[in-house]
Amino acid sequence: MASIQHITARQILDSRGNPTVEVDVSTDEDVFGRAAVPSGASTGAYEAVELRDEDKSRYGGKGVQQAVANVNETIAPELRGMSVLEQASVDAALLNLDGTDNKSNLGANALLGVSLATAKAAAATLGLPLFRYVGTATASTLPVPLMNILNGGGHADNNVDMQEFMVAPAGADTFSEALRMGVEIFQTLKGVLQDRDYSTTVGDEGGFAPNLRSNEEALELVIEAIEAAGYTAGNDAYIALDPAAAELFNDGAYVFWKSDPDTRRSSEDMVAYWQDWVERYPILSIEDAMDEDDWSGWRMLTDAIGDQVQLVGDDLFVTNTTRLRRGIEDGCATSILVKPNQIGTLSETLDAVETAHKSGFSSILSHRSGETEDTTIADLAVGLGTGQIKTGSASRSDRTAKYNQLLRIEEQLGTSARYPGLDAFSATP
Ligand code: 2PG
Ligand code: MG
Repeated sequence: MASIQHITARQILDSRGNPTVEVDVSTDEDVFGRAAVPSGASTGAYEAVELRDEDKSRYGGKGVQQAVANVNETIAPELRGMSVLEQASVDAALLNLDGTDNKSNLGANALLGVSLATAKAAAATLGLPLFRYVGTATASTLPVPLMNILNGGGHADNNVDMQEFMVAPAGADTFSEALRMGVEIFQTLKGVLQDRDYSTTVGDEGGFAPNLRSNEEALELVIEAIEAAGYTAGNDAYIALDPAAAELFNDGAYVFWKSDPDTRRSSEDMVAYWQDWVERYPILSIEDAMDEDDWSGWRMLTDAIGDQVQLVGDDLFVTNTTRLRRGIEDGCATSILVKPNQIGTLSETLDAVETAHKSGFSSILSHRSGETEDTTIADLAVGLGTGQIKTGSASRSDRTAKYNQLLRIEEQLGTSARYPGLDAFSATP
């Protein structure tokens, strides 16, 4: 019953027009699950390996035909007959078949496609929505959206060094009200930028990507948009940042490559930099404020401002429980960004969230900068009760698809839907 009959992988396109893996799993009862795998640009050095063909004559080397073949030829025959309801066994079989720590043999993109499609087939077998299947019977917490409305860094061709300036409508009463608030702020930001003759073209995650006079101006513009939309910054809506500091770190120093390439900043300088911003602006969360190998810098930062602002490890933890445990033990960060493709299977993703929550860390389910129409992370956010989601701006269908799925889930939950607001964060200003 519910045993895997067919597994079919194919190469499709992601939101940047790069190939990615999509997998269909179907059972003997003709029930079907499909999942597509996202892809990052500012990938952490410790992420599981995303297998690319590296054949420069096709898709600039970014093809995933080998990962597709690994699913169709190596994984499919081995998993045939296993029950889709045995997620842990399926994931263990995937890890076993790959046989490496970093999934470099079959590719984390091959593994994750199969793992998530299996979960979807299982939910369909039981007639349950995915969020209910991966969660408990009472999972009902919608996430606070961290909406990336101004893009910089490696996600945009502008002069802003920091990758993401997000708005977090934590003061709303419901998810749909929070989303409306975020959308209105995004739309208002467009006018704020136009008034200054700034560009309103968008970056990879659908946020605006103007050239600015400074990184700090980005904060000022977002705050202006919050206020002009009729909300109070620091009460209705807050700012969340992802400077993606690993991209700024080179040779033992932090460098703002785009705006100030000649100044080298030490870890102490960066801690002072963030401390100053946190004191002057309504910042609720900072992700990857320090480099992925700068554990002592992370600790310094956590000691300095960890009780005033949520400090999130993305490249630092890469959804990997071993790295997360080190952070928990060493007092580095207070929150984990959760990206299923950084680790490769659903079981390991669940493990990371559970480990975080048990230690008082908060968690944020996250997209990648390269996405597809797949909305699995919306269901995971509710099912796992992360209370926060990062899935881009209020434009581009690859981003809004996740918000739309959350609207459907909210509707489905009806009066039991809960919006956590500030309670979801590991520290508040
Ligand atoms: C990040 C992500 C998603 P990428 O750094 O958090 O916003 O970017 O997928 O490029 O790693
Ligand atoms: Mg990040």
